[in-house]
Amino acid sequence: MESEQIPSKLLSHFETIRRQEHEQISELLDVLGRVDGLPDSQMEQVRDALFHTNHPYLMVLVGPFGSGKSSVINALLGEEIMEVGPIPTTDRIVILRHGDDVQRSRTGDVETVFHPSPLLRNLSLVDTPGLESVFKVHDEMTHRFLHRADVVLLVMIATQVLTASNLEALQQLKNYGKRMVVVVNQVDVLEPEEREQVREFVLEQARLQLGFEPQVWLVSARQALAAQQETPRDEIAWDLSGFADIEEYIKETLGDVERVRQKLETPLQISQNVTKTALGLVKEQQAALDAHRKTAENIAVQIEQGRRAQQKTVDETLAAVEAAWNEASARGAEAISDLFQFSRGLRLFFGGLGEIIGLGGLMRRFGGRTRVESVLDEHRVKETFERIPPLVDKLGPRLESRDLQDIDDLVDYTRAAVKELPPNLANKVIGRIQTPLRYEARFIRDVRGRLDDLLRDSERFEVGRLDRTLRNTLVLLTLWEILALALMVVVGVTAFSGATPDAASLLLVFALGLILVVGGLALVPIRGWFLRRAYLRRQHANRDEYLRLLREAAHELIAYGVQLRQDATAPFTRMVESQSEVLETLRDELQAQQHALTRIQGGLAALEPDEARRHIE
Ligand SMILES: Nc1nc2c(ncn2[C@@H]2O[C@H](COP(=O)(O)OP(=O)(O)O)[C@@H](O)[C@H]2O)c(=O)[nH]1
Ligand SMILES: [Mg+2]
Repeated sequence: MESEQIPSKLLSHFETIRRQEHEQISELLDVLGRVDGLPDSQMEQVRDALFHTNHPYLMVLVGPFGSGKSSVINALLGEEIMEVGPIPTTDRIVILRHGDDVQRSRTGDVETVFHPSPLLRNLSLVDTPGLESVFKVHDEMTHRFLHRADVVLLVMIATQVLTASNLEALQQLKNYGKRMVVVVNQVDVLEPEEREQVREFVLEQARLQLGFEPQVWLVSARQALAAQQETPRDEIAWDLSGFADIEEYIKETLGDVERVRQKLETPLQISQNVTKTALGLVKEQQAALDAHRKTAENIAVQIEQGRRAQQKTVDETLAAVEAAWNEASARGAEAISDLFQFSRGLRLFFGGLGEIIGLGGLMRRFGGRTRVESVLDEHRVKETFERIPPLVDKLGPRLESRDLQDIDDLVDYTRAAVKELPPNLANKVIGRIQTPLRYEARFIRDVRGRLDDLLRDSERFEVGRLDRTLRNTLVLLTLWEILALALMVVVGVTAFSGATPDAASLLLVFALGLILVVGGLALVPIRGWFLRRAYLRRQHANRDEYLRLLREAAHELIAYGVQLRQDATAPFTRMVESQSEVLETLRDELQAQQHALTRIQGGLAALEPDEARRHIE
């Protein structure tokens, strides 16, 4: 049985839209499933909408057990696909859908039977077990199908029409507001004249007892099936079976373009409404989250402030260390200048003399201190260097205590924030907000050995070498001066032996001598200048290395402290962050769904019903 009257082109347009709808709404269901707090009833509505887009037209058969529901379905399909019999066989709902081959599948209480009958292309049939279960509210499944039905056929046995339960069923279906038809089956057991009496009886009783007259079909499923099983179909018997009425009704209903459109429009409208509700919810949740996001931002700001404060402490210490180091090396340089002063040349000369004859060593042994040492002491070089370690010693504990204090504060702050969370957000806080169980205070300690080495190297610098250089210089100077004097004597003796010395030669010799002596003395500050330069270079290199090591260790410590702060507050901040993302994604997806649904609605509206009717007529 094909519905030839419906223009197939229009039908295929509707079919395309139906598929789009089905896809879109099943996508929408996924998205809606992720919206927190969307009432179940709303989800149910969309599931319903999805169901409708999956079933072009749903005809549900209800009626007492044995009235012939399964037989009616078999007759319509022309095949004994449903089990039929006087004994209750099935207690479940069976839905018949179009499929290329006969196939059965079952999910929960519902069995789906696929059948290739062309009738099923535009119509799904639902077989229910018996009247008893149909109107029990707890029988969820039956209720759901009744609720989704486009038409309900109340099947009754011709000899037992309008029993109490049939009447009640009629009343209930009426209350439901469903389109319904009374199907009086097994009329083959009645005499032809009795059949119209039955119809009259049903109409009258319904009018009297329920106040309305339903549509009534008198049929014989047995005769109809027999007619269907003839090839070609026995049209006369088919007509007599009353099934021609059912066929006509189906054709008319399915050919009603406005109905088809309505059938496609309703799920879209429902989906739009629910999507709007969901979007509202998501936006509300975003607004609610905003306050908590501020808290998370505050936490981030506090962490950054903590980091800056720590950085400042480090910078101060580094500056103090650098200043002390600079001062110490300046003092050291001064000491060197002092040691190698020109004016000291003469004194040094005698010192050198002492060295040569071994007195210097003796003096050093007795005095216990070298000249260099005592000059460095005079300039308080070591003392200045010694100001550095306490600065470093203080840095670690200062940073650490600030870290611990900050973390405590942050933990208190974050815990209070978590307490403020509504349950749905509080549930999403994964992990505990707590101060870390361990605090690693090793970063500065780790470099301490290397720092001390550098410092010691700088303090001790040159005492030995300076001492040696100074001695060598003095020895050199003394030798030089002796040589110069000796030269003067030799030249003088040679020049003045025998002859009377003339004033000019005398002056020449004297000047030569003076140049040699003074030149020798000038060697000392020149030597000192080079030494001082090397000293400062070395000091600066040590200082820079010292500061670099300290800075790096402090940076590690600061980064570690920041990490601890972040870890301690992470359960909250992570929740806020991920929740923001989730909500934003949801909002975008819901908006995309809205647009997609609107697009499909537009496509549906573009199929003009008037034009469609013209096609039909
Ligand atoms: N005489 C007669 N018996 C029928 C007709 N339709 C069904 N029956 C019989 O009624 C009994 C119950 O039919 P079935 O379709 O299983 O009823 P269901 O329980 O409502 O599904 C079966 O024994 C059928 O053979 C009919 O049109 N005429
Ligand atoms: Mg049955």
